[in-house]
Amino acid sequence: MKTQVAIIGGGPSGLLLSQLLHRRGIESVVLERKTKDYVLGRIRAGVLEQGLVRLLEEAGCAARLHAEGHVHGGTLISYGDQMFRVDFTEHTGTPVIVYGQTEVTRDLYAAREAADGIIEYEVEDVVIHAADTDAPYVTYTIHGQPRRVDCDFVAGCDGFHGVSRQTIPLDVRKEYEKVYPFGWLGILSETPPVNHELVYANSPRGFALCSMRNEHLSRYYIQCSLSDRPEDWTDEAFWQELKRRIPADQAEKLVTGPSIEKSIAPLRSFVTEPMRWGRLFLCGDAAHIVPPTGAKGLNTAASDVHYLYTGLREFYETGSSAGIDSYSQKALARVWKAERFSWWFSSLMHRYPDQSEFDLKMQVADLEFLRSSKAAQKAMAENYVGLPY
Ligand code: RFL
Ligand code: PHB
Repeated sequence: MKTQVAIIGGGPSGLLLSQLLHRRGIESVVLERKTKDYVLGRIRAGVLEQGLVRLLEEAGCAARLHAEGHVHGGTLISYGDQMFRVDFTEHTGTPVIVYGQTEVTRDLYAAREAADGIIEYEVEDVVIHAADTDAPYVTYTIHGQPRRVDCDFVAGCDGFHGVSRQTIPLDVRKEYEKVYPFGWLGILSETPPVNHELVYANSPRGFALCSMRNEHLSRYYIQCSLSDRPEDWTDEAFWQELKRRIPADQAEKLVTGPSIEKSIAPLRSFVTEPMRWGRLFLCGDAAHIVPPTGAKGLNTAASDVHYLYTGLREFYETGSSAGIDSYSQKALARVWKAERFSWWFSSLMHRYPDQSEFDLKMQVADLEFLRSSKAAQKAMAENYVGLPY
């Protein structure tokens, strides 16, 4: 098979890139390790920045998002017996949209299918060859049959555990990592959200987050130990713990019910540099991971896609490689700012096993500053709604 761009990974990064390229007449093939149902079964991000919304509009995939997504003009932050609101619209003129990653992915699959886009599912043994030449190609097997795709470029959109990043030689690649000493236990339940906005809570028992997908579907998280397993937590135990971590008036209003999904995610900050090697470009979780506090993962994947799509368009439309040559530098400049925000917000909101009394005082001082300072709230709002690209 021959194509212009071989895309490894059919998650949101790979699908969005493929659909944007298609709208500009640039061909791609997406290679996905799992089935479509498996990809759609992963419950992940819920908060979209305007930058991602604009890209989905450009991809022709934003109709349902505009009809069903919820506009959030601010968020609530609680600690001790305090709860305050950071107003995104007042400080930045921009809200965020609550619309699940599952739905974004579903809309992108629908668009690729309507355009007869090629997505190969259940591919195995993907290997990227000759990425440092002008004639890269990808080999893989599908249901035991060997296949090969020749291409101009390879986009590595295969997430943190993919093969693309590993293709970049170790003497070229530098990795930066911070692993946090806790995880997030998340549940999805068919209950109305406790609040119409998200509540981020720092409690002495650990962090909690009240989020949602729509008015009938809630998403809640609590900080948990890395040794916990989802099956250790009954629904009853989860609700009890959540109620103890959020403000009393919210706990009283909380509607509980059976969970329809329960999972634990470890928290990690990770960046690999550079994000380009020859004709291979890394996008999204393949190149960087943020802890979910602040909802930057999917949104940072989207800004990578924007820079790569713009560069590839320029290459095919004008012959100039200026955009693809500056891809890694531009993407990383924004990635590091999202890393900083997610790290700061995680540090502010979680309880750490080795936290000293001094560290706790610093956390409270930081929270009080945020509560009382318009300037601090503006800085937070700017980061939360997404830095420009
Ligand atoms: P993905 O979604 O991991 O997709 C990669 C795809 O590549 C496939 N793959 C391969 N295919 C072929 N060959 C191989 N060798 C392959 N290896 C892997 C995989 O099967 C998969 O389909 O990466 P992508 O597309 O870069 O998207 C990134 C986002 O999924 C991620 O950043 C977000 O989900 C992070 N995240 C959040 N981001 C936000 O912006 N806002 C949020 O509110 C938010 N909440 C979250 C989150 C992530 C979470 N978890 C579970 C880590 C909440 C949680 C709990
Ligand atoms: C979610 O709804 O899954 C979500 C929302 C905000 C975050 C992280 C996750 O910061």
